[in-house]
Amino acid sequence: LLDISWFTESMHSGHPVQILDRHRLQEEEQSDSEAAVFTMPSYACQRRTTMDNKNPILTDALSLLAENAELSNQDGRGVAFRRAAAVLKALPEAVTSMKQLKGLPCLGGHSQRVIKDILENGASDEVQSLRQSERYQALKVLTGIFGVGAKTADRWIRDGIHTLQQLRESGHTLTRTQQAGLEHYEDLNMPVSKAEADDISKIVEVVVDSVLPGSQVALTGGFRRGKQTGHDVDFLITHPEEGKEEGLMTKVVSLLDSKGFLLYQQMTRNSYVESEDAPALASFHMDRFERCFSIFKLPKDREESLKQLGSLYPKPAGGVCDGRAGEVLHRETSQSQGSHSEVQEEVKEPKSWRAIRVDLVVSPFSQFAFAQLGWTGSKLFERELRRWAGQEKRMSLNSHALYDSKQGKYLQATSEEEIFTHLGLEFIPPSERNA
Ligand code: DCT
Ligand code: MG
Repeated sequence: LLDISWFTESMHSGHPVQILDRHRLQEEEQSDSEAAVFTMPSYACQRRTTMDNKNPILTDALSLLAENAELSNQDGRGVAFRRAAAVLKALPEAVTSMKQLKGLPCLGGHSQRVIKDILENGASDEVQSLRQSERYQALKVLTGIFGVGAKTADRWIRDGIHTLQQLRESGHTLTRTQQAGLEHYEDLNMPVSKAEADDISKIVEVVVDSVLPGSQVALTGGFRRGKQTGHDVDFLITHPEEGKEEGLMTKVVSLLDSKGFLLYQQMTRNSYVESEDAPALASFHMDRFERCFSIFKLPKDREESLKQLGSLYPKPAGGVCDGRAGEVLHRETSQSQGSHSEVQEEVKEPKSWRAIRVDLVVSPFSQFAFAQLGWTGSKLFERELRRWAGQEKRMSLNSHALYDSKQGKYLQATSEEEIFTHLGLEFIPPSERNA
């Protein structure tokens, strides 16, 4: 059931093929008769979706429609387009004909029209004109500011604000987050590379280890799924002795700050209490970990990061920590020095650092597997896991726990594999959760 199966179909549908070139028409008929009809299970968490997307033109178009719906506060339509895009991302081959799609779930009439347009004409007029529309472009620019959501952007657009310049001149009062977002707009809208994420990992590891030796720092989010770029870097922090993680975030953030690594930070406390967070409540799906939304100031020169870490690196002799994270940073620094300075010369970037969005989350050890599963994503994969749990298993899943309504109890887990087993799903590794 879980594998994407496909079989060849020899039936002709008799629909006219709108391609004028006779040679291509013949080819098309031939390939149509041989083209595989795809099938797949309907929940994204039952499918394996790698980064190797065979249908990027179709999925980009559907993702743009999804994004536009989300930015217009039409979440239902947004999810429908996301589900359609996710189905195409999981296909083993490029789609060549509409007939191949008739066994697939989640492809509504609107999505099918868009796919048909692209297969027949190479592009969708609807998507093209949306991409060029003033409103969509303004929504993109304004929600590109860290701290600005769809509702705020919509209000500003109704006030005639479409650009950053207009926003700056408007005299609108901005929150502290939005001020930071506007100040670092260019950097924050430049994709974060895996190399940058690794540099930040090492800094966070050294700092966390010096605050609480034995803590574990895990890179999560898109980078854990094998993405080569992301819009931010997500970390999950825990300590094997339950309770030791309490108060860790404040210390880590203040040490990062004192070492000059933070341009902005906003912490939220852990407010999860199992007995108060009934699965029946809508708030059950909220994340309640100790969390920090930050803007990291990453030196472009790794030597500079080491200097900033100062006495934390290498750890003083006789310290509790073994300095492992520091050694890793040092080794990679000496290896990559040459190429790094070359890149700097080429780009002639006067700024010696770059602003990067970093999310830190601290989880108690007993909830770590749930936190890992909940923070690895993709967003649609997470949504589908929760939908599967509720609709198919009468269970409630969030980033802290799994509750079984039939048995009336919480199900414990120490690994992601165990959670998939509780849910009656085949284990899908992070690299195949790119729905
Ligand atoms: N998440 C979720 N639902 C949300 C937001 C986030 O389930 N509404 C989870 C899944 C991914 C993880 O949190 C991190 O979120 P992002 O950083 O936004 O996603 P990402 O997959 O890491 O994407 P990017 O590579 O762009 O950072
Ligand atoms: Mg991310």
